[in-house]
Amino acid sequence: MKFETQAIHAGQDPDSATGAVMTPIYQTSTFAQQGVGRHRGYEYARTGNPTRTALEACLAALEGGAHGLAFASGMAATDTVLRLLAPGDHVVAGRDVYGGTYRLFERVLKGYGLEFSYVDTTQLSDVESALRPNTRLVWLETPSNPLLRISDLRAVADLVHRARPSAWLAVDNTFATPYLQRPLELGADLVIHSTTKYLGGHSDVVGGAVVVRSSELHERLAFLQNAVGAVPGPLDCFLVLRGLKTLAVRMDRHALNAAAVAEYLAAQSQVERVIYPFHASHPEQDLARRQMRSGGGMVSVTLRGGAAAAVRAVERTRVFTLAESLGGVESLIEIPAAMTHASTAGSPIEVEPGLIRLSVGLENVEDLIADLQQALQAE
Ligand code: P1T
Repeated sequence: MKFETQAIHAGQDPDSATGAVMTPIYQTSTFAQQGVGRHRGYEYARTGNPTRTALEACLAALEGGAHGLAFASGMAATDTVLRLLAPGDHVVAGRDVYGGTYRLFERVLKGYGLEFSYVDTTQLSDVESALRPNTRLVWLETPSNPLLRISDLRAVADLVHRARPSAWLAVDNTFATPYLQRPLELGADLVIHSTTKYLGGHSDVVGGAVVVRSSELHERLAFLQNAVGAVPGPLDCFLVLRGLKTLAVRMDRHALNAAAVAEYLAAQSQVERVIYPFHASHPEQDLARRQMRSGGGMVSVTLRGGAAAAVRAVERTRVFTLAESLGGVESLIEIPAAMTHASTAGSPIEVEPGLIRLSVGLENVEDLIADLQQALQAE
């Protein structure tokens, strides 16, 4: 079945007990057993819950994987993946990743004996020269947060698997979503999501996910998911499932609006640089067009007036809300260096202070452009 059909139906057959068409929110912590160790597939809700099972099956189908695992947040998903490694193992990570990912790697996991190198994953030779004999994981985002750089997934997967057969390629697919890009089909071993973003789609839930093809990886991750316990509750699973049903139509409109906003911004005298994966000025535009169905809903921009002008502009918008996060139906605007990526300040992967990031929502695009126009006018 095709993507839109799977989004609405995969893992979501009518409830076997009642016929409920929408997956019930199984708000229970435990499940009655018919005899000791005899049960209907569920024992305790950290280990498994039917609402979560439905979400995990749907995520696996949409990513073209065999197994999905849902987590309490994107960071919980990331942390659980990193627990596949052991002290002394080395990770090559993109130098343009979510600030919280960098913080987890540098300020938490390094203390447990993992080693991290940060490289420009758009450059294959940089990835290659960063590999060490103990490299077990390559971790990247494409499009990256917040610079929207595009890495060649098939080329990186081939390189990693050829050079380090025991290493995995993990791709954080939060910005693209499986509707735009399917990393597992291009050779990645693990796909990670913050479902807080486009998958949930309505800024009303925090969640995370991992999808894999390999049953062995799934077994190890499911063990960790239960042993560590960073699982989402059933209501949160329900909200993400509901979001998934409209993912395709939302992403199409996000992309239309974002492309129009990028075109508008590129034509303004106050604007120094617009970053949008399908924009003619993007350095990896050709690759983006091969690898992604559309340019997505995120746009980044710098102004000629620098950081001060950027702060003034984001404080003047009225339709775009000044807030962290992205991927909801409403448009958001922020300064990564001071907000979502503040934890990279002073580090080699610091974000420039004047960069503005827009999550272009589903409002009427003329209203969005008029809002940006009035916010830029005084510059
Ligand atoms: O916030 P959480 O659900 O824990 O997900 C973390 C995360 C992981 N990966 C990417 C690419 C992300 O963008 C995020 C969260 N990002 C933001 C909150 C943000 O505004 O960029």
